[in-house]
Amino acid sequence: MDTVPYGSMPEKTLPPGQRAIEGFPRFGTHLHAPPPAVPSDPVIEIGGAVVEPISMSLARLATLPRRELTADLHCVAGWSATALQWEGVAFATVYREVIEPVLAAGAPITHVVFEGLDRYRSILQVEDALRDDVLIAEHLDGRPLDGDHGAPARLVSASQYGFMSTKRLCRIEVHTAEP
Ligand SMILES: Nc1nc2c(c(=O)[nH]1)N[C@H]1C(S)=C(S)[C@@H](COP(=O)(O)O)O[C@H]1N2
Ligand SMILES: [Mo]
Repeated sequence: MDTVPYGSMPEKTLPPGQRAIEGFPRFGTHLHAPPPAVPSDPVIEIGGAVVEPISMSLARLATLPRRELTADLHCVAGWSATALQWEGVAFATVYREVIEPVLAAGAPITHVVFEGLDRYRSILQVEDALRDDVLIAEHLDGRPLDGDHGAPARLVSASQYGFMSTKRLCRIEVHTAEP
C-alpha cells in the first residue's frame, strides 16, 4: 500500500486562527439533519464531459490500489481535527482508471464537482483534485466511515479547507469550464 508519512508533509502547523480540537467530534455544516441513509449497494455516478455517464460501485472502488494518508482537517469555522488516518483510493487513480477512459475526446477537463447524498457539492480545479493527497476514503482511523463523517465514502482533499471534502460521495462530474 502506498502511504504518505505524516512527518514528511511540508506543513505540520495549523493555518492562522485555527484551534486544534480533541478527537474528531464535529461535523460539517448540517449538524441539525441526521446523515442520509446509505444505499445497500452504493455507487458513485460519473457524469459531465463524458461520452456516456457511468456508475462506479464501491465494490469496484475497493479493487483499485489503496492508499493511506494521515492529515489534519481544517474547518473554516475555526476548528482543526489533527492526525486523522484516512484510507481509500487516490482520486488520481480513480481518474486514470475509471474516468479517463470515458472522457469525451479532446475535452480539456478543468474542474471536478463532488456531490454527496445530501446534495452537498464541492468544486475543485482538476490540478488540485489530482494531487497525491486527495483520496476517496471509506476508512477513518482503521474503521469504516460512520454516517456523520461521510459513509459510505467521502472525498479527502488534505491541502484544502474541510468544505472541499464532500462526504457521502455519490456523484462526480467533470467539466471543461468552471460550473
Ligand atoms: N456531504 C457533505 N459533505 C461535507 C459537508 C456537508 O455538510 N455535507 N460539510 C463540509 C465541511 S464544511 C467540513 S469542515 C467537513 C467536515 O467533515 P466531518 O463532518 O467529517 O467533520 O465536511 C465537509 N463535507
Ligand atoms: Mo467546514
